[in-house]
Amino acid sequence: MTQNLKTEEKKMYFMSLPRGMRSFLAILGTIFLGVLGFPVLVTNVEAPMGMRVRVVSRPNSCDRTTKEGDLLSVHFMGSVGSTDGRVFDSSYHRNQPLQFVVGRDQMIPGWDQGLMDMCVGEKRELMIPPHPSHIAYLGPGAHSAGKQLDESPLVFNIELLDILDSPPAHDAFAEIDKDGDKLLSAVEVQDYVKTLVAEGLEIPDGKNLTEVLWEIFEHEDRDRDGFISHSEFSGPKRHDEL
Ligand SMILES: [Ca+2]
Ligand SMILES: [Ca+2]
Repeated sequence: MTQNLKTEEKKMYFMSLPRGMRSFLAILGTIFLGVLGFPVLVTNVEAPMGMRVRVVSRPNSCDRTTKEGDLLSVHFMGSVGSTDGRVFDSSYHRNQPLQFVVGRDQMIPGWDQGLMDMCVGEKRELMIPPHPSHIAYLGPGAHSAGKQLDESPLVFNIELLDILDSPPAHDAFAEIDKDGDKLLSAVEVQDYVKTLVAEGLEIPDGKNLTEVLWEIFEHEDRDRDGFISHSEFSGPKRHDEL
């Protein structure tokens, strides 16, 4: 239970990062996700209890439907309490569709489950019961909207505009393994983390680089030989090597 809470707190921290940073992390899928208590690929995430999905309209022709790992382009409108409730966020208002990879826990819990097997042009309504984590998921802008957001059901009207090709798998292992010996040393991992920090990655409060390195090796170096091998590495890597 304590462990779960700790993970939840880490997740809350992660989700409170600015949206740009979150997608940076999501695309990179770095070993950092392991440190933050995240499996690199989030699958089988359960739908929130009591969530409701309603198909509002579905086009007659449908060549392809959404599946886990697809990059989706959607328009959405989020309202509080009911479809007629106060709109707290809308991509229609911004006139800018939202893109995210479905099934990878990038969005508020419920979207990954509620937007599967969906046709391009289809419209759905998701009713997601109240949850304390919602404000963290919805980002800094939501804070000004007040507590109502975590005390009321949220209703999302979502229109699938397009299914795009998924971002190519990123070979973080090769990027970290500067000397190419197929083992990640502490120095190589440290250099990589320093690069991420220079690019804007924030290390969770109260941790220094040494502690972060220790956590990475604790998590990744399963045989405790002081190196992270290709098979031990849980981050993004090519599987056709070696
Ligand atoms: Ca190496
Ligand atoms: Ca090892």
